[in-house]
Amino acid sequence: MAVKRQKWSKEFGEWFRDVLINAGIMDYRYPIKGSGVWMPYGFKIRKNVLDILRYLLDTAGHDETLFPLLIPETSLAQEAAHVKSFEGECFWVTHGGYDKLKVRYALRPTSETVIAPMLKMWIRSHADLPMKLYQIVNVFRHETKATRPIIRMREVATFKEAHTCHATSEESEQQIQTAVELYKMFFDIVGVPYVVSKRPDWDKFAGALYTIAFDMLCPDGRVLQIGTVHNLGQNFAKAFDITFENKDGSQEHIWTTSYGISGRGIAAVLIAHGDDNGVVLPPIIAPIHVVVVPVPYKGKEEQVNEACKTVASKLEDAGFRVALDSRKELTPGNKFYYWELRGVPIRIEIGPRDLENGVVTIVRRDTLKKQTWKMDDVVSAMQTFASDITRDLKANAESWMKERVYRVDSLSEAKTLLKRKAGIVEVPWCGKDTCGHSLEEAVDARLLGFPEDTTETVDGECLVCGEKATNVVRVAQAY
Ligand code: 5CA
Ligand code: ZN
Repeated sequence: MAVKRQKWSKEFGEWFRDVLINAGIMDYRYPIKGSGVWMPYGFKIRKNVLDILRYLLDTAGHDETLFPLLIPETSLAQEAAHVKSFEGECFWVTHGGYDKLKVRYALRPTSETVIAPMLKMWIRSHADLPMKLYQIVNVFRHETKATRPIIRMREVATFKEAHTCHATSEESEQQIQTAVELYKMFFDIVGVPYVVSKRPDWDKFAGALYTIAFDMLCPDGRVLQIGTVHNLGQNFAKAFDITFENKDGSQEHIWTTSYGISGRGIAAVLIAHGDDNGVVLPPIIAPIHVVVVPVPYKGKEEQVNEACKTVASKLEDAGFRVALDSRKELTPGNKFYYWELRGVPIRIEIGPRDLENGVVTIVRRDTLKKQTWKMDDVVSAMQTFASDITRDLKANAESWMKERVYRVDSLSEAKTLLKRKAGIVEVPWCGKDTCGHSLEEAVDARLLGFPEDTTETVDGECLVCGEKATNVVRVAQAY
């Protein structure tokens, strides 16, 4: 396995902002706070990430759709808990030209209340269920916390939201499990480690019965919520009176779920694998898999360039996404720096000496190690390197996170760890909300919730009330 690299020497937030703009991913200088521009290279990364999500959802029986951006206030207000939570975060459209609107419109902060009125018209009988829809759109939230590029936007320019409808509670429960599995697959494919926690009741999505969340650990020791799955029960169905005719002829309200991954799903990949030299992209999402850089020498320019062209087209024919960097105005060193910053997984250098020996020099972006390889075998080398990089990126990120998940059974230990942002801390907990609240205050950190997917029995006593623990609960500093 590759040697574990030092993560960051810069402050993480600063690293992230800098790398986004320097690598041509997102320009955050648009004159509206919380809005940014997905630049050409970033857009290609974004597309590759979204293709994975689309593939997973499509194969699991979801249909992609596109619903309107504007929500009449009357719709938004229909589910009480939902409107209470979101109305203060909405951007409002109040005028059409010079005319004041009779009913103002919200720019969607999310789309339950956009979709619900349509479901009411579309769903008639059990034969129409289940219905699984998704869309990839921008949503708007007037965030009051500090905005950050991609991570906390006011115009969330990448928001994948799925909405499903079911005939029974059991079926919607089952869908929650499926959604969690799909998201696990997604983060596994891009090599991002996570913990999955059932959020405490006070931190669930507004209008949901409960929320299951994916959190990742950032290099500064703070967690970032990178995806959520909500069981909405019949709350929205009742608020919008969405019913279907059951097999026995009776009318019943449908059961719904929703789950979302935003641009944070892309940020997560950049954060999990990046280093001081820039981003490091897993081949599956890299717009360019391999860059070929000529390292010419006086009198040998022609031959070196020709060899580079040959290698590049051979790789292209084999299906790799290839860049041949024959820019005259840059030194090879400048080019190395340029492509490292952009996270291209593999670099191939060819100089006069390589030519003489019939080899190429291959450099892995994740380890920056150089190896020589027979020029004739360059295609199979690429295949090996690409799968090694994919495997090592994931394994390194995982071991890095695992070392930072602590299981402790005293409040003072938890406090000390959290104070120095050591990572995610798990402590025994009795399961009572009140103890969860007190714990948050006592350690001055965020309660992520408890792991729902373990059958492990927990020894010990709740750190707050001293009663027998039923589970562990996770706490961390959070974004
Ligand atoms: N309708 C549901 C399911 S899509 C919903 O809106 N859920 S959510 O509020 O939890 O948002 C889904 C995900 O979007 C969150 O898990 C979080 O990772 C991400 N997200 C939330 N707010 C922002 C924001 N301001 N900028 C970027 N991502 C965000
Ligand atoms: Zn307790």
